[in-house]
Amino acid sequence: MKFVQIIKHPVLFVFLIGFSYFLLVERKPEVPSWQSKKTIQGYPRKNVIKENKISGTNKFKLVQPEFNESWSSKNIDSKRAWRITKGDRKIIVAVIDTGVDIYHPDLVNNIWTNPGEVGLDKNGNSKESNKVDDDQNGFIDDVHGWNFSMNNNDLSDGHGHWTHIAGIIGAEGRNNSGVRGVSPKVSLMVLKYYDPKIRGLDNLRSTTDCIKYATKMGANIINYSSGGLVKDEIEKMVIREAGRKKILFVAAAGNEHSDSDIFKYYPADYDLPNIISVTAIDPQRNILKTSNFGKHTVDIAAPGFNIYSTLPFGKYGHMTGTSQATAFVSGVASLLMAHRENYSNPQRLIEHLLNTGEKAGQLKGKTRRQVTLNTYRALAMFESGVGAYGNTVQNTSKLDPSLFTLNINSGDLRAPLSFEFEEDRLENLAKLFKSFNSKKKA
Ligand SMILES: [Ca+2]
Ligand SMILES: [Ca+2]
Repeated sequence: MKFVQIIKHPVLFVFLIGFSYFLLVERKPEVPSWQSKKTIQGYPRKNVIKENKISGTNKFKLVQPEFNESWSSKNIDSKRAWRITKGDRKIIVAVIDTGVDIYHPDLVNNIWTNPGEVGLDKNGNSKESNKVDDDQNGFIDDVHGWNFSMNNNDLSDGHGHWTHIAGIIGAEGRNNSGVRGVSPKVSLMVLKYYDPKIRGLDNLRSTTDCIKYATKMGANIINYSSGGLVKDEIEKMVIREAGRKKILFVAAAGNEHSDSDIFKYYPADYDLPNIISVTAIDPQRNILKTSNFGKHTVDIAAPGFNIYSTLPFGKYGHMTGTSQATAFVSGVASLLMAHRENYSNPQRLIEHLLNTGEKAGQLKGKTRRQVTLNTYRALAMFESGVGAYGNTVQNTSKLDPSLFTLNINSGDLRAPLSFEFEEDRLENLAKLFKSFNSKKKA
């Protein structure tokens, strides 16, 4: 059938227009490129020492697992930043995405809980599951957030995207395995706007509902690692409203490989003072080929290449894109809000992140200030940009044992064994070494 015949045919014509509109307005999470199919199974929670499997001369080596694969932590200078602060659970980051594995060992303690939906009701039933809207916010049993794609409290991640983003922002990294997020202490509010299994869902409307919920429930930051080419006045209005409540809106610049100054990408490019638009860089600080850029529209660049983070079912893996970069900015903003009360103003916070970013010539003509995110500088530098923190760190001689995992390199084993310790003191670790060595000699 020729095109002329199609547009003369009323049913086909309506279908064609409708389908084109659907393609345009369809909101989906930034499509991640899976750099590696390899995912690493989560370590067991309990410490297990399988001594009988070890033979030969063993050398003990303390390694920091979260740094093993994390070029991004080095790039934004996280290690030094954590000496200043590791964040605070009073800071709420609403992550609007695909749901989450709320039981992931690295995330479970940092998932936000709605104080109005916990404890017992007047009949002695748990408010979490009594099928009553105890805090009268319009949502029944919204303990950790809400699923706006299904309109219920099922927050499971059928996609993997949210769990990955959440880990970058706030994986706890205290169980000597897995990953540590930018802000190891934070409260992550789970707002699900997208489910790949539900077709024809109005993702844009779900998005605006998520933003309204985050605003109502007192989030400090909204992380939106998604977007589209269609402008939406309602969406703009609700983000402006969030700004009035001093909520910082961190948005992905998008993975369209285009100049956002010409081809606007929303919500990143709404002209609102509480939005920061984030593009992605590789370890050489070059903007990724797939990422959007814009001299006037894109604010800052952050790591987005082959980022290692949490995945559903207690797993870990790599993803690439401006979604990941966005999460790094949300993490640093969360640390900054936790550390200094005067950064509760989003405009001021954005300005500070840009002022304390690291200059990168590669970004010339591609972002507003040609800077990449730097968490240590953001925390350590005052607004003048010169005064840095002195020796605020105490007990530097003592290692933080929660950072470490123990690898035993054995000649008889193809891969080093990883041990996990529940003990949180170095003395206990030393005792374990000692007992292991004495048993080995015997
Ligand atoms: Ca409720
Ligand atoms: Ca309830």
